[in-house]
Amino acid sequence: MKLVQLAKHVAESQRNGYEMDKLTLSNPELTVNQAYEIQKLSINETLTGDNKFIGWKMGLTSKVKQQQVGVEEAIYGRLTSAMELNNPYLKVGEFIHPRVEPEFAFLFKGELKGANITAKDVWPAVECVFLALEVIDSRYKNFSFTLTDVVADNASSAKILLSNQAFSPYHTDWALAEVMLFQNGEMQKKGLGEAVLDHPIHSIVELVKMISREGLSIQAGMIVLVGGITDAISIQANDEIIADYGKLGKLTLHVI
Ligand code: OOG
Ligand code: MG
Repeated sequence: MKLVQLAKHVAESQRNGYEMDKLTLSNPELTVNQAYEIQKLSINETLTGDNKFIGWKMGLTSKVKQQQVGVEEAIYGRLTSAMELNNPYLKVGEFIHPRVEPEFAFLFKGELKGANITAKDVWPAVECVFLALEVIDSRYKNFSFTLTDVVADNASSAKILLSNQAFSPYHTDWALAEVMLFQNGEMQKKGLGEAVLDHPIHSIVELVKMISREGLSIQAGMIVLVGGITDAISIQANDEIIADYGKLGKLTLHVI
């Protein structure tokens, strides 16, 4: 089994929106660590021209998300500039079976690294917080995978929409911030920030611990998605998706 070849296969599915079989079907011995290597190699392959590495995402940090996909462990993925939506329109035809979930995104002004960091180390490194909608699109058939598979497929990452408004980290209780997710005027999901590891800040701590094992860090200027606050909903053409964060405001995504 060649990790480089598997990474090329994953990168091609991601680039073209092709469905693929689970890597673990033909490679049952694949480990989670090897899956992270495949993730790194496949994303590195896309870092050409304008496409830059812009940060990290945490996934499966809430019970509802873990239950939805049947994987009970937090994972991380890599974000690149090509994933950023510069306007609130999503061309659904580019995806296999896209889903959307409400999140928070933290932007960093300082580096964070090391296995021993705690929340008190994280706050001074945060520049601001954005409201975020994440579009995920597993490249696996039926959106079905094991922990190893989803790690190799970059935690199903597809697109990110950030709020125009940036928030101070200090004036909001991010654990009690509520979001309601509407699809065509109907509320589908609702949740509190505390769904994410009791407090979204713990997701950042967990990320730093996980990537520090690989000698990696959150660097100044990077963004981090903390993980879905609710489970994700499937989206179709002509949907209007609104994530309503109460007094923090709303994020709208038009699916075209
Ligand atoms: C895995 C990606 C999870 C999150 O926020 O939990 C994720 C998946 O659900 O396909 O992005
Ligand atoms: Mg997510």
